[in-house]
Amino acid sequence: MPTTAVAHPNIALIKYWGKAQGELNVPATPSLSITLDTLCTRTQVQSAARDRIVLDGNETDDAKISACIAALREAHALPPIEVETRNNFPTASGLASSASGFAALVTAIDHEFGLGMDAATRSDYARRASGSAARSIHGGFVRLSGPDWRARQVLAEQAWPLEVVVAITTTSRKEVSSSVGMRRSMDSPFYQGWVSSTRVDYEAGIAVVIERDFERLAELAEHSCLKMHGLMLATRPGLIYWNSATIACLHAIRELRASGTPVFFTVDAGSQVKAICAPGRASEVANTLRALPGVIETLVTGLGAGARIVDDFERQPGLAE
Ligand code: 2P0
Repeated sequence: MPTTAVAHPNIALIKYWGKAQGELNVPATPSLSITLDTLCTRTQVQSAARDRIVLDGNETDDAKISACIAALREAHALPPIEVETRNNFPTASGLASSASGFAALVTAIDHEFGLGMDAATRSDYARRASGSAARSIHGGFVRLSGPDWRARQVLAEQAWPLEVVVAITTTSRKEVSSSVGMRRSMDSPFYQGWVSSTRVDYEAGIAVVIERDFERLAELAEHSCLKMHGLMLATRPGLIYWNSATIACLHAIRELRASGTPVFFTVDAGSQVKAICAPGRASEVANTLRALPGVIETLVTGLGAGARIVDDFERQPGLAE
């Protein structure tokens, strides 16, 4: 019987950007994220005559997926594996499909082949494949830090049900991948300041999430985002991920907050804007962002659960469960 796992993308409020020395893809900075619902990756695995990877219906050679399976084989006897995986959200939406993808893959393989891994161990394997994937093992508010660099939940999704509006400002894929951009940024004169101050932001972020203090979280998350983009700009060659619609969204979100709407922004290594809203406030924020020039569409989602096993691979894309 094949096993199917579901996992959701996550958005960092305190950002990871930069890598530690050595192997195992250890981040240079701790990070704090929210796991989304609605948007998801569904991954089915089963033993087969040979290793085979099918992404959104097309057989493919994916070096990162092969490397993830190879890492699991170093510790476990695994047969040849067929992996079939589907996303219900566009790859260019600025929501990292690698995060939900590797969280779902490791969770499905663990279950199908009885590897007996706990969540921390699954997070470790997911992180080796993609740093942000470590966090999608868990739902709600999630932290990732040393010394073991395995993600842990800070607060469950029901405990503070924030909402997220994603403003899509381009349908193109980014020109510089996160991994390449991070490595370049490590030569920036701003890099050491970024790493040392992010540790402070991370500790403060955990405290405000536990207190559920929206205003302080808004200030900290916008600061972490703008500081990361400041580092990106001060990289050679400069990494400019934003377009004019991105900036229009940032100003509109600040105006909304100044006039009393509890919302703040974050932007990752791309031009899409994520507006994080207090419970029940997403629709008014989506209406404002959708009206801005250059905003193609908006997606609205709440917070979701961690990676888990589900019954059915064939459910309609578009439905989380
Ligand atoms: C984050 N990002 O914390 C940061 C903020 C993008 C900007 O983690 O090289 O795909 O595979 O570990 O996790 C995106 O980078 O990078 C990312 P790798 P990943 O969400």
